[in-house]
Amino acid sequence: MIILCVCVILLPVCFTHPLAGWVSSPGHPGGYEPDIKMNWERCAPAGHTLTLSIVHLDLEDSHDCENDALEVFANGILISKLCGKKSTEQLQASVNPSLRSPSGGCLSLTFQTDYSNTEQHTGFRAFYTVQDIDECLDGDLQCSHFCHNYIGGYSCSCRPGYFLREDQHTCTVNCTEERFGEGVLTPPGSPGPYFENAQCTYTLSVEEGKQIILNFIGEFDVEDREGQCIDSLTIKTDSATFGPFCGKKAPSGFNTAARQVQVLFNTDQEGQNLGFSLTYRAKLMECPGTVTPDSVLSPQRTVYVVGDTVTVQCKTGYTFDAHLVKADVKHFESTCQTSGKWSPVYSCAPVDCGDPDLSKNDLLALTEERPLTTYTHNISLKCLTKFYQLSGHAHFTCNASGLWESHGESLFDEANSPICLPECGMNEEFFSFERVYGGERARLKQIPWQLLIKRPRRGGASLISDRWALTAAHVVDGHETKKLTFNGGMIDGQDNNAVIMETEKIIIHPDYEREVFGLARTSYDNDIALVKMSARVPLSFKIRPVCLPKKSAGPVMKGVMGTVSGYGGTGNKTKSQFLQYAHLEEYPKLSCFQSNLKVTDNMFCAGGDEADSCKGDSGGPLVLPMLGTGAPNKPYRLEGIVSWGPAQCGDEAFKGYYTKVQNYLDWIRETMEKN
Ligand SMILES: *[C@@H]1O[C@H](CO)[C@@H](O)[C@H](O)[C@H]1NC(C)=O
Ligand SMILES: *[C@@H]1O[C@H](CO)[C@@H](O)[C@H](O)[C@H]1NC(C)=O
Ligand SMILES: *[C@@H]1O[C@H](CO)[C@@H](O)[C@H](O)[C@H]1NC(C)=O
Ligand SMILES: *[C@@H]1O[C@H](CO)[C@@H](O)[C@H](O)[C@H]1NC(C)=O
Ligand SMILES: [Ca+2]
Ligand SMILES: [Ca+2]
Ligand SMILES: [Ca+2]
Repeated sequence: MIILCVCVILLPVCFTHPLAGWVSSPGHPGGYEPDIKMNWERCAPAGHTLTLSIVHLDLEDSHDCENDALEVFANGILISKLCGKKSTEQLQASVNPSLRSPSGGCLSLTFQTDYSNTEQHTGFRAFYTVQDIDECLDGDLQCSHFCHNYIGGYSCSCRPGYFLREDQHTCTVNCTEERFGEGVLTPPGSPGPYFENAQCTYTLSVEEGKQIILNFIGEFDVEDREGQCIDSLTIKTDSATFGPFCGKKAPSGFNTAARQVQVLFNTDQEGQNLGFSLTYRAKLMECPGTVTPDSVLSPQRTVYVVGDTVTVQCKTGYTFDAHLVKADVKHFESTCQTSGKWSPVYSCAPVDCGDPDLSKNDLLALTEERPLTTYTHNISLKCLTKFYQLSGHAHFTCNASGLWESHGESLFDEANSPICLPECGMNEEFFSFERVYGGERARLKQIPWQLLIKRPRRGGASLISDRWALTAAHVVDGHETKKLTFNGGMIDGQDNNAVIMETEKIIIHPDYEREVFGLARTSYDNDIALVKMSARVPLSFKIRPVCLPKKSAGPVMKGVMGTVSGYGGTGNKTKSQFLQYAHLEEYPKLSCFQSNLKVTDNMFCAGGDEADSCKGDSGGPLVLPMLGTGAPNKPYRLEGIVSWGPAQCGDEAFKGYYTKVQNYLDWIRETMEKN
């Protein structure tokens, strides 16, 4: 009675009309009238279909049934439009099978006639009926096990051991289970093929301080296809997931390092696979072999179990956090907890050497802008400009003490710190065709070590580092305590862009015979002086040092030509505005100019065909190799310092004496080191 009432309220059509009956055109079987418009509709209850069976059809025939027509709609959609005359057999074969409503849907008819009937037509007559739908015949319906049709609906049911899921179609198994302790786990259906549509979650747990150990025994057979799991077995702990496993090969057993694990077993809707047997046992909890990365444990064991205590030390090159280091902690003790975790745990970080402090040496720089500076990382150093070359180690590695180290030496060890030394003996070569009497005019950058001193006595000098120059003692004799000015980086003595250097110290060779007023000198032996500038000379292509020579036996120039340069006079003039040079060769001292002055082994004689050095050239350089023939592996070196000669330059076949620089290498080195 209640069902009826609900039905009456919701579906007024369902019982206001009988479940079967006839419908026909007005006046049937007599002829129908013109200008008729008839509508008819019936609906099926849920789970039912309404079918219509036309048993008689005789309407006026017209193209596209535009005059008189019977139209059939299913849920409002036109499914058939009829006119003309058809036999019952024709109707049964080609029209009636399609006249059915969807489940629970409606069929409606409209019958319309136009204004005229050329002859008498009897109209139509049809039988309608409401029928149950056999849903079990419908292939799309998925009752996973059994389907039961009944009038107005259907239902699914399952084989024993399964239950119907909430979707009322799928059969599944209840395999969610919690187990404590030890045992064997097999999937539902075991022995024999496991159930389909299973989503099992087995929660296994053991007592505190223990872990679960899993082992597969017997046959393992979980459906897969080409290595892809169709059904799957997955084992999860708080921190790890093992699997999914499938196929025919049992996974090897393992310690889960967990007190509780979940075994998830999911199957699809088909297959005949045998499953697995999984034993679970309890074992004392173990802790990992590492307490914290980059540390070492003592004692060393293959296995650590609950209650074990170890001493943890950062491995070489690593230290604890700053606050532990500050507290001078070198190691700590950690204990394996029942959770299988170590406690306490402090992390180790690599030692950081930091950016090296190069501020004390402004010529040094890192080759990489932002190098990594932690343990084992490397840095390399270079000199800021090409006029310097790095001397000492260039590559350093951050060592375990946090120091930049190279071949056992620290970057900032006093004696080993790399330094930038000016590159010596390099110039820009030119070929000059501008001949000047007794010499040739130099080009800028060609003799970049050449310096000029104008006062109190005109003379030359040679830059030998970025701080020091060499000249003849007699050029600066008597003026050592003064601040003298040297000019360089030019070829024109009046060049306003010259590099001006002021002296800080002038050191005359101690064995040089000083000028004493009124006394005739006996020799120019040891005519050499070192000049220290008050500031570093800014090296450039215009101003660069010359190399010092090497000690050698025999003649200084070894039979080859060298080059002397200076702003001294040519011919009868005592000075030249422009820097000039000339090529010379060495002569035996006996063939050289002779006077009362003693000739010693600290000097050598050199001269040219029509060239010579002259007064204003004193102190200037005689270099080897000959200008124009230097090379990176054959840099120019200062073999001689213009010293003394005949009063009239160019006399005595243009020969003069030069201080033999190679006799003073120790004095130069020691003096420069000490000052
Ligand atoms: C499955 O079994 C568990 C425990 O046996 C029970 O709590 C749960 O209600 C069952 N679920 C269904 C859908 O039967
Ligand atoms: C540092 O240099 C050494 C030797 O050249 C090399 O073996 C090492 O791998 C380098 N370290 C790094 C972090 O690149
Ligand atoms: C790191 O380098 C310094 C300087 O060479 C050295 O004294 C120290 O022993 C080195 N430390 C280690 C751990 O090798
Ligand atoms: C240099 O002077 C002398 C005499 O004073 C003279 O004979 C000679 O011609 C001059 N030489 C030059 C190149 O001017
Ligand atoms: Ca008509
Ligand atoms: Ca049914
Ligand atoms: Ca399956």
